[in-house]
Amino acid sequence: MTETDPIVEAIFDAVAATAPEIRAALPGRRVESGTDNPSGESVLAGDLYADELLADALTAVDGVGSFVSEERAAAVDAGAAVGSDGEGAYAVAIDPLDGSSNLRSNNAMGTVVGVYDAPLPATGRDLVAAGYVLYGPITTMIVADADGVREEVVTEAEGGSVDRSVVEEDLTLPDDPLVYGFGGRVPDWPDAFTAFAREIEDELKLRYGGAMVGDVNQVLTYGGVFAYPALNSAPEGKLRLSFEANPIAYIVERAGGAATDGDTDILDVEPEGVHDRVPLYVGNEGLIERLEDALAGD
Ligand code: AHM
Ligand code: MG
Repeated sequence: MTETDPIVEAIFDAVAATAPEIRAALPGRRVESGTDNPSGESVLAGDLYADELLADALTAVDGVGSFVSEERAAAVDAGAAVGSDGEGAYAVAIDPLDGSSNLRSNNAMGTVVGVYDAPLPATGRDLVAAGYVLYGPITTMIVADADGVREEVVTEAEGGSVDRSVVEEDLTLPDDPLVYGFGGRVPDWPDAFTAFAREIEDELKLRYGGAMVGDVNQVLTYGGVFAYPALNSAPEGKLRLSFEANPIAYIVERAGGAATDGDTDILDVEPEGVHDRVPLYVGNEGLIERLEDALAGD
């Protein structure tokens, strides 16, 4: 067991501390904010609220050098130049409300966190930790670092203090996969992916909710495969490398699974810009190997 990095701990404390506040603020923020994000998607009032709260909380953490968000064109300078190892400070990449289109229909969504030991854009090999908050019937937080993956339950005590209690110390993907969830419209899937999907439909049970954090959490819990594939109309898929794909790949790989863009381990994908998109396929190793073989024949 490696020593816990105090800055990483402080970052996840800060993220957990925002969770009850974000949850409480959502009922009145299910409407469009009237603005678009750097990916050209319309932003809900809830996205903006979460982004601002997380920016304030994370730029206040000692050892955080920059805050980078799916909702912002530019990084926010957080001041710290030096991290815990005496080297450069961490860049924290956030998707403030992943799956926020689920806000209108009141389905699961969450916050994705990537802690990079390099200024962005950087590859996933620069991640020192990653995690996500999942707003389901209860609020949970997944935290992955060099030691592995933990699941915590986040609760707010009377008086407002926030408690993180570990409910699963060493989370690994079950060996026998059970579920799958694939994004995008089926007619928009390339033929090779459709052929793979047809095989998987025969073997596993569909679980797709439209929020990556919720759908990936099903895979972490039950084993299986999640994909937001390359589409005929969008060869880069939908999900963003820095804010979504890299943190999820880091978590799934630390849990014993695999992550690919169809050809290359997600963590090795070289970004050109902070808001780059990438196809994402994650899950049990055997399924991801089969997927890569299927796409290689395309
Ligand atoms: P968001 O971060 O703006 O919410 O977008 C990402 C979400 C993912 O959570 C999910 O996998 C995907 O978009 C679903 O897209 P679609 O609604 O097109 O199926
Ligand atoms: Mg997202």
